[in-house]
Amino acid sequence: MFDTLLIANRGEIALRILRAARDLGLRTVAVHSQADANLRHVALADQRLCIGPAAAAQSYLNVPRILQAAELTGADAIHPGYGFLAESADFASAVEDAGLVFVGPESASIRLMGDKVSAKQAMFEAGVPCVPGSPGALPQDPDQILGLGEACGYPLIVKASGGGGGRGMRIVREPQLLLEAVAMTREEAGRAFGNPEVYLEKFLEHPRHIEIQVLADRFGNAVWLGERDCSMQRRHQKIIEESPAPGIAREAIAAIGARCVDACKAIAYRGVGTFEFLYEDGQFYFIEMNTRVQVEHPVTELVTGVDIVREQLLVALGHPLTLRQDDIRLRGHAIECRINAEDPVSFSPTPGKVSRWIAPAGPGIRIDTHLYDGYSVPPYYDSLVAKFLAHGDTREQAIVRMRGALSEATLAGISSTIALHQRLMDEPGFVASGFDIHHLERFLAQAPHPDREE
Ligand code: MV4
Repeated sequence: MFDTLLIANRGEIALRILRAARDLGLRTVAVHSQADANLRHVALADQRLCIGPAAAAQSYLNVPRILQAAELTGADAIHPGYGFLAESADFASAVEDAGLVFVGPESASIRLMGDKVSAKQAMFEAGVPCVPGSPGALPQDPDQILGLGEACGYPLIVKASGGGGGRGMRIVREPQLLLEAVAMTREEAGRAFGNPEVYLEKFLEHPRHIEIQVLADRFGNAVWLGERDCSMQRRHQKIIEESPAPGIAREAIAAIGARCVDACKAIAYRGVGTFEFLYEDGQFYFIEMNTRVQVEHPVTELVTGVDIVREQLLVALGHPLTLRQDDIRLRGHAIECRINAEDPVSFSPTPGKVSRWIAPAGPGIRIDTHLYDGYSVPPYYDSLVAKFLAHGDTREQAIVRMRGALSEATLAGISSTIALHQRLMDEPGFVASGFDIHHLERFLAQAPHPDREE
């Protein structure tokens, strides 16, 4: 189906994709911006092409340039990674129209899930439990909106259908404030997403963020690969992820996993995907589906032993899944700490030259990174520079191993969030597990820090 893969991304995920492609005997093409000629995967790829200036809009988001690069290099498939064009239905459809393979679901699935109202409707119809709220997008009539608010109950949250990942939301705690919030969210959503549609959901005050990893082929086979707990986040940026989710009954997770597999079959989903749930008081509530490989996929790779990016490529190549649900078991516990080139206190980006990098290693340790001695972290992109993963027989062992990895890492020349993770690995709330999505921001607000900027 294809033999040359163009990697339309950068950083650690581009390197991760290159390695999976190489293992399958595929030729690789790296496309990069003018700021990224020194990336590790650019050096390792079979072919490389500069596609534009540093600004992502002119390079990693430049669809005509990327398609042109595929044509020039003879690439017959494109892997979008995460971020950038990964969830652009228009890009996926342009790749399809150019006669190339998009390594991901059909553009129609991306479109369906990109619109949060249609996503929720499809998932509800497929039997996935959703947060109670308005049936579909809100009507124009103010009295009808107020009626839907009463039916939903307060507090509620107004969400933009074109939003997601924390963009375009407003919490409303009393009916008098609903119409104003709806008007403002519509206005912002129209400007930001070109779609003013909004919907209502009951606002859950203390949920955990639990997500289910799925993998589906084009023949109607689908499996779920366990869950990840991603509750440790700040401003909608995940900081730590782990699997399995501590303290949730396996039967409850298996039940929701089976619903996700049913839903994949119902919408003829193909490729890897993630169902995001809020979990509160023993119930799962679907909020969004991500139609891409995620930053935190290695957590699942460690506990399942499945190479997710390899499987993603195999499915895109037209192979049927060889994995069966009964073969998938979670072994031990895995934790990921995202290391960003940021000040560990103020979180402001700290690009610059890495004068010295010594990666941790040892039993149960995996480091996904594009760092090397002398590499310069550019200021133009996401500040993720490494993912530290620790796997152990138990959560306690994974934490001990993560503490060891964090302490042996040498990363000089730039500041990073390693120091924050060292504090978190000893933080009683983290060690106790089962914290909600607000835990980290609460911790950061009260942690004693004389030089805190915010
Ligand atoms: C919610 C919610 C509470 N109730 N929906 C934020 C990101 C987007 N994926 C959905 N988000 C939320 N939706 C209802 N009905 C709270 C959040 C939320 C959140 C969710 C997951 C992880 C971190 C979060 C941080 C703040 C708010």
